[in-house]
Amino acid sequence: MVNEPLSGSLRIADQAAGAEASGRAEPEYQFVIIGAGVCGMYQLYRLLEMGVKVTVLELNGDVGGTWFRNRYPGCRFDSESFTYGYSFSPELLKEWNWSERFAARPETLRYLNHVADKFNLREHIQFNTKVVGATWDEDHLQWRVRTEDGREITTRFLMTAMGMLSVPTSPRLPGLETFQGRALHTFDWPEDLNVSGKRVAVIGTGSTGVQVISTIADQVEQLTVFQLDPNWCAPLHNGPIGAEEMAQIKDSYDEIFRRCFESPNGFIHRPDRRHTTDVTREERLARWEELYNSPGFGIWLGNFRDTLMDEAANAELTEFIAGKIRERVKDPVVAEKLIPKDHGFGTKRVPLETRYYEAYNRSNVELVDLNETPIREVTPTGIRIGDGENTRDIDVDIIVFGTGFDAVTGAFDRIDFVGENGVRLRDKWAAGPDTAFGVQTTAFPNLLMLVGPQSGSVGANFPRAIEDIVNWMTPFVSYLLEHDIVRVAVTPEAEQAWLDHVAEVNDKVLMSKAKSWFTGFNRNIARDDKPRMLVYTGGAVRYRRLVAEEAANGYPSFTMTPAPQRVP
Ligand code: NA7
Repeated sequence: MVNEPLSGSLRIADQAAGAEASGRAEPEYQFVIIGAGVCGMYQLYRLLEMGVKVTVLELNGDVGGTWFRNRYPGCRFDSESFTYGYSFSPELLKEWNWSERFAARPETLRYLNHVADKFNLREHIQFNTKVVGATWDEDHLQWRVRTEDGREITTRFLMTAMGMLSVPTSPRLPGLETFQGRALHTFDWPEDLNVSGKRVAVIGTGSTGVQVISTIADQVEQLTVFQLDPNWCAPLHNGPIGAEEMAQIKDSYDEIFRRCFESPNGFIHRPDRRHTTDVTREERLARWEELYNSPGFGIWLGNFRDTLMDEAANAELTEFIAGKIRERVKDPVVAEKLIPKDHGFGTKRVPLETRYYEAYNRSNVELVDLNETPIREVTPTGIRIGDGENTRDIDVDIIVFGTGFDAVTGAFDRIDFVGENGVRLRDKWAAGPDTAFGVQTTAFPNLLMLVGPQSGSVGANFPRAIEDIVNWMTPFVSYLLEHDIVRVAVTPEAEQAWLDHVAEVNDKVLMSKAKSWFTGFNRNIARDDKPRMLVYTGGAVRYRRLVAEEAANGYPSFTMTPAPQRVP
């Protein structure tokens, strides 16, 4: 059956009347969403528009998810601000002004608060509510969601929007408990922490560490950076957006969103039509120079189309970027340590930076290569590095772990999801997740994932990707309600087909071979190094087409069970 969007909204009263007529016990809510970040807020807005009974359970004390939690110095996004806002409300687009090309965290959080206020979202969100478990009740066709404060909330459909990077991980360093200063993960940066004039250690040089290091280098007395494998970074080229430019941006929103819509990752940057060798070496060097000197991810995502797929093409670009690092870092020994040797440019997430490499030219900044001199232990006054008798003590006041996250599936693992026949999600996904379209997994009926592994939302300009999934999910659930479907489950065949497809597209990109959070690599979690398929690398355009076909064909990948009719 071909799905038609609902002409009007399906009210809870109609549902309740239907339920009463059929004599079945109704859950408290039709929908519970876990998470009030960028995605959960938008799905909530769309469900409220439909007039259904919905609540959001949010761990934090306010909206914003990632932007609520990440308070570390230098926190800002690498997406152009004007591509980061929601696109669904012309009024919202018209009234909001971005002050910088790449807004810092406080501004983004202000924006999300403005959205929550404007659309009265807060009254539907239960804050400081930690979900600890959720069990599928087959008898009553509902989820029983348990919260840390001992409550049980029942819902027909359970949606997850818990963020991709919301479970921080750090190494268990011996002696850490003896440290007399402050030790913290960037995700838990306290409001009152001021690093000015302090001796600071930063462990980890991913996008987070790079932002922290660049920002605090000239504020602290001493900064020691502990680096394992360096990342390839490129300049952000941030700048203010004046009133006139903002007015032009507002006039061009249709064009901006169209560009994002047509690009594989939802950014305004999209790959060049040309291959690296379609032009002369001089021409490509000139193009790389131009991209390196332009704002944002162009050098990564707007480059020749084979640079992230073909090793030879990638190697040439990689050498160009290495040359930039050598130019920018004065000490050649330090420069070599900052140049990755284990992966090519862009095969891991590229941190964008502002004077990151120049930080290492400062006399108060030291780079410790942990591959040469590993951390031996933490002492009451700092960090001891080195092996055997060859040790050195580095005294610090603050230790910052920028050591990343249990990405994508971590947020699922810490909730005890129990599906059909007692199957636990964390067991089912122990060797890696399996999903269809990233929205459902077998044995977990009525569990609808918005920010799920293998969906379009991972590894893209997040608001663009989550709008895609919410804009698909909303008519999907309208269809379920319209047809009085009380149980929806993806078929094993559809799940296998999606896994095969994800594997096939991943195989074409170099990124799926590099060890990073995109492939589930995390040295602080005890599990094997086998790459996990967390990300869908087939691109947003293809993802959107595939899920649209699914809808147009009447959702053949899902088994739908209608409510039993009342026996007269
Ligand atoms: P990332 O990108 O996962 O980076 C984590 C960094 O921490 C990375 O340099 C790791 O080195 C390093 N790390 C991890 N464990 C250790 C230990 N045990 N010792 C020393 N160094 C360690 O996380 P981020 O928070 O920077 O960024 C995550 C995303 O947030 C980012 O992609 C954006 O989308 C926003 P390794 O690579 O393992 O050698």
